[in-house]
Amino acid sequence: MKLAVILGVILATLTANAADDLSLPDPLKSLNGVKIATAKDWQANRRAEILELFRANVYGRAPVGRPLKLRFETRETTKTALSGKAIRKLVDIHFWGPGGKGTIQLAIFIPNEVPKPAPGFMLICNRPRTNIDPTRKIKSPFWPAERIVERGYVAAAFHNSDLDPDKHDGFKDGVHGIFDPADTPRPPDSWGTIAAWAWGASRVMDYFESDDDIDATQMAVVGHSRGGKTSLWCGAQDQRFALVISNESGCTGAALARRRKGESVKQINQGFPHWFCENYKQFNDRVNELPVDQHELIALMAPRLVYVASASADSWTDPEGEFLSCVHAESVYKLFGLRGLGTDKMPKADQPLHNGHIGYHLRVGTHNLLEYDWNCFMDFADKHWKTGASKK
Ligand code: GTR
Repeated sequence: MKLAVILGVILATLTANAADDLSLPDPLKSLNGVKIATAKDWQANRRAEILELFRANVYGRAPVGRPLKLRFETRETTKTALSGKAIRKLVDIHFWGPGGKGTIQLAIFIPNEVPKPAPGFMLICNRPRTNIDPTRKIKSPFWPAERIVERGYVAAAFHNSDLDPDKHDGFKDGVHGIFDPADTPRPPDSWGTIAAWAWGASRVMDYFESDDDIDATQMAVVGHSRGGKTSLWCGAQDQRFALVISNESGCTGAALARRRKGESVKQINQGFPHWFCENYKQFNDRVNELPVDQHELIALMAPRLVYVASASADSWTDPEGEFLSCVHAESVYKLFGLRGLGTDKMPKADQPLHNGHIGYHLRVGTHNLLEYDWNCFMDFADKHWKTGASKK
């Protein structure tokens, strides 16, 4: 009996230690064991190495970047939208590939009262299209365009289904059908649906670069939940986005896989078999063998701005795991002489951390993207983007 108790105590201690020590891969140690000591070394070698590991093992490889045939069609420009406060542009982004044609329908509000080009926020919308209603007959806190404009920022949004419907059809529809080589079996590192949506966000950036009213060097990509996984993967690859925002992105977004809290890699791969590449499924029961963890995805944003938001009652997304990803990305920001979060102490709810190049907040409440979250994102941008928010 005594022995059983002792063994029990030993076992409990071992398990507790295992939980404390996450044995995360070190972003500053390259695959051949070399320590990365300078920002130059990070940029020249390690950044590409980590990006490739995510590409090959997690999100998959897009067969195309900016397609040769890409056309922007401004369908409407209204100078007096939002009671005269904004220009509304409705832009169709058309693209063509071997398997046909696709179109992203982009809605943009540009504040009238700020100098141009103006900085802003682009939402990848993964909720019903009514959440980004450009007529503003329906208003949703998911995309508070009026509030964003009032604060002096461009508000842009598109719907993820324009790139790929959120269902598993064997990668026949959406951009997979348009760009994937038709005659070969699908390689295990082919892009999934999250990568398809991220690709679309980059095509929107292609458009921003062509619009004189928009400051493409100060644009944020924003996503919630599956949209947050997408904004992170987009921002990791596309360094044109100056600020990358993940709202409650959870598993394979901002949350550390090795914590095994909330949604697991196995659950996400089984529930959403089309989101990531086939190779990712090998890690369903071996997350410790993943060659990366999600803090390294956050680190790929360095030295740019990145923001992670969690909600207190959203245990499925593991808020603490999201926070810890930010903590463990700090070492890379330090290489650039920058402060990341600047703390490893998780803040209380509704006490945002906005003092470094990594922003974080924990909102009281459930899984959602609300005006509180948007206000925090804009407060953070105000600190870094001098020309943005109206200083009224
Ligand atoms: C859930 C999924 C999460 C998250 C969420 C959402 O069902 O398990 O990973 O992406 O959907 O997008 O709202």
